[in-house]
Amino acid sequence: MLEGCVPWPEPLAQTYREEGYWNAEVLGARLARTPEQRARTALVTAADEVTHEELDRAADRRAAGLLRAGLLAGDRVVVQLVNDVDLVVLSLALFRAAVLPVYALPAHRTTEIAHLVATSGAVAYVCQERAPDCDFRLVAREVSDRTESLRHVFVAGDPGPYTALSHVDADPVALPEPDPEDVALFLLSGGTSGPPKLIPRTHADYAYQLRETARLCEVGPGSVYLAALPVEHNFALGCPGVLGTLRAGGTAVLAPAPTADVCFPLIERAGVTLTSLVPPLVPLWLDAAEWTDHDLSSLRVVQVGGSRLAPETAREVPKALGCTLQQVYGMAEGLLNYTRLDDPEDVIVHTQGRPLSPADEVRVIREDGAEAGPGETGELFTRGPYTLRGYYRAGERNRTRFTEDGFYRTGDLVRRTPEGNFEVVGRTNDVVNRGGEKVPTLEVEEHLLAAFALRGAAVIALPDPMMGERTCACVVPKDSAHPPTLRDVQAAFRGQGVAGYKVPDRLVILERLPMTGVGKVDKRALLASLKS
Ligand code: OOB
Repeated sequence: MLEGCVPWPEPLAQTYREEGYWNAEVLGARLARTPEQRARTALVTAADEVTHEELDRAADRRAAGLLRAGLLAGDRVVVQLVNDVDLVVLSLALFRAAVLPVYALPAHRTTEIAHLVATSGAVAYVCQERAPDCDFRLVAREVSDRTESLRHVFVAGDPGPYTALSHVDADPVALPEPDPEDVALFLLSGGTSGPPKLIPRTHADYAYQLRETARLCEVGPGSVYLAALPVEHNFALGCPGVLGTLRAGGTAVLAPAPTADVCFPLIERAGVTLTSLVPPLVPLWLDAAEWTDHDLSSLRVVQVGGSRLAPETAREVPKALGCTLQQVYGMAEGLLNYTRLDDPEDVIVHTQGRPLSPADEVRVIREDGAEAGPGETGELFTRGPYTLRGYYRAGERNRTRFTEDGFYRTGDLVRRTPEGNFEVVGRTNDVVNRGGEKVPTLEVEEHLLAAFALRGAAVIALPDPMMGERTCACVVPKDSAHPPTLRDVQAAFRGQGVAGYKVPDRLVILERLPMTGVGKVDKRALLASLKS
């Protein structure tokens, strides 16, 4: 296994092989075999349609081009592209060349990309020419200046001083054969307090996730999955998402934005059967569905996950969209929980489902260390055939996030119903879950302290009816006569090249921060004082 990764212990790995969770399958393999399968549509965008045959050929050519450009099996590449054909072609090409994508989110900017390049030792960064608020070629330049490993920048669109992604392609060559149990890709952790940690996912573990989620969601050759959320995120990538649907012979539709005005026409045109959303989008889709002229009748299942969905909203989904709701409680680290398509309404509306795999081991541990009974709240610990055993190159820090027997401590506070379904009721660690977008409070505090003359800064989550939570920054300025404004904060974060979703929604100026007995900021007291 790649240096810096923590393997599963051999006896457990052996069980996963023997019981068929892991097999010889690698990601990106050609699966469409018959001429009929190959002629089916693989990808649909607003402008384009690509068959499985064409996708296969494009991926082979790109894999050959990446190797010709000097990339080697095992190299890391930070990938940050919008939902479009290039992202899927590149992903398959990287899997085939045994080069490892590190999936950044479209909202990331210089700060995050530099961090990802530095921690992964990436040799290449693949980006879009620009977003409305950002020229990614400038991001690439700054990241190159700040890091040491980057040798290539490939750009979708006008490359400026770099290489156009489309120029990478070359005539197919023999490709390396990856070991199914080696790392295939890296996802980013949303669940930890500091800057994002890298999650190694192996071919065998992710391929199992794709097979099993497709089976659970009844995805096959006739299925059409709409990627409304960024494909770089586990939910739209592989739950079953784009990769699981393509693997099953179906069609993936790529939406550049998750809004109803962009997605509804695509649903009608491509006959979308399945999609996934984060909770803040759901009320917007429900409202739009009431007035739309677009035919949404092909929809069979809408998955919702990433943060807690309000039961009142959950109840509306089947009526308004004419399909089944599936709640998904997942994490990039591995474990996925689903409500089943034939679960009673009560389970679908009120719970976040139960584990995907019979091999998922889950424990709910109370604050006093004892195992929680049904209905009791505790932290969820888990291990299994697609759950990591350690973050990449995290060394000692892995000790706090994993138990000695290899359970991942999710940081989620959950309750289990007598039937075994989870309800997510909170978190133990310092992350604001802004409607599915995870904001690490520690990182935001550091940015605030770096940008302004402050005596202290504390970032907390405020409850919000729309987003679930919003980010509130409480700061103590050194010069109380000239406190920063929210505008100053927005400008400072933009200036530092920090992703927009990390900008605090609210700024509170205080004379001092409440402290606990041991001298840490008392965030509970802070929250209580803001609510009163
Ligand atoms: C998904 O993955 P991540 O890695 O961005 O975030 C994981 C965390 C979980 O630990 C939990 O705190 C929260 O997001 N979460 C939910 C939830 N689904 C995720 N909290 C309440 N209700 C839910 N349904 O967010 C993710 C990955 C794959 C599929 C779906 C979501």
